[in-house]
Amino acid sequence: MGFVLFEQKDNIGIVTINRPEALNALNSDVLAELESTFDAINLDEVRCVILTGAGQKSFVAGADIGEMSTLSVEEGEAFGKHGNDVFRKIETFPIPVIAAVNGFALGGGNELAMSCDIRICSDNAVFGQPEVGLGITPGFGGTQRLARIINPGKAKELIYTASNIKAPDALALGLVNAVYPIEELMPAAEKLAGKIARNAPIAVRACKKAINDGLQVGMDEAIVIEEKLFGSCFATEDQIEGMKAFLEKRKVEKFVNR
Ligand code: CO8
Repeated sequence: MGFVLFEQKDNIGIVTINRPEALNALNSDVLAELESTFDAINLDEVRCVILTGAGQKSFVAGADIGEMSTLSVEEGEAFGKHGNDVFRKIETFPIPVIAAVNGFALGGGNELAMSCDIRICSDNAVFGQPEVGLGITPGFGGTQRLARIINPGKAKELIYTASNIKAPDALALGLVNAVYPIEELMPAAEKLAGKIARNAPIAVRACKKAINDGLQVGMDEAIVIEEKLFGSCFATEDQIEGMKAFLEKRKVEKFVNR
């Protein structure tokens, strides 16, 4: 135990991968703890999650190469599935997850960051999918998510060449939304999470679902997904209060998540 830490600050949950001696590399135990940590988040209280790595050098330097080195075909597939299941849980987690990438985000580390809704990073961050240099493909969704988040041709170049890129290039490619000096990264992540957490939580959740689900289907179907979620907001106290406050020319005091 102790490979993943959790802290709650008001309505914000902070999940920290805590294996700094191995640059927070993901072995089976880390993956299992990451999953149980997300499962334990109190969704009545927490409205946004920040995911980061312990220390100032690495977010996650990939899946654990030592553990992977002796896997059979079946075990490799099972390890890939374990990671994919956990990352998909994060991607479809009901509330937004911000990756605060504090250093290396290589292989499974970049894949983990890409499973989050929003990525911001420190100026020492390094991103890449080095797998083909190790004789494997990306196995925790890298071939799929990188080609969807950035230009597919650039994703192919990065994956085929196993090249790493630094923070300014990640920003230019749209892989991250912003770059900060390392000491400003978590304050910036908390500020962003706080801004999200102050909005109507049910509406924010519905937006996440609409965007995620809508991106998987054609526009005709996607727009219906939005219609349904939009409609569902009118059953909430927060919709009544949000609109009432506007009409009464005052600020919403507090959204109640109902
Ligand atoms: N796995 C295991 N241990 C690691 C990893 C890793 N991915 N990365 C770093 N470590 C360990 C090192 O072995 C070292 O341990 P020790 O002190 O016991 O020797 C410690 O962390 C510190 O690392 P370094 O001494 O290497 O630190 P440097 O600052 O010199 O280098 C680097 C930092 C450049 C990040 C370097 O550590 C490195 O290249 N790491 C590996 C990066 C990598 O290739 N990651 C991708 C792995 S493959 C992957 O993630 C596939 C995901 C999908 C899997 C699907 C399975 C089917």
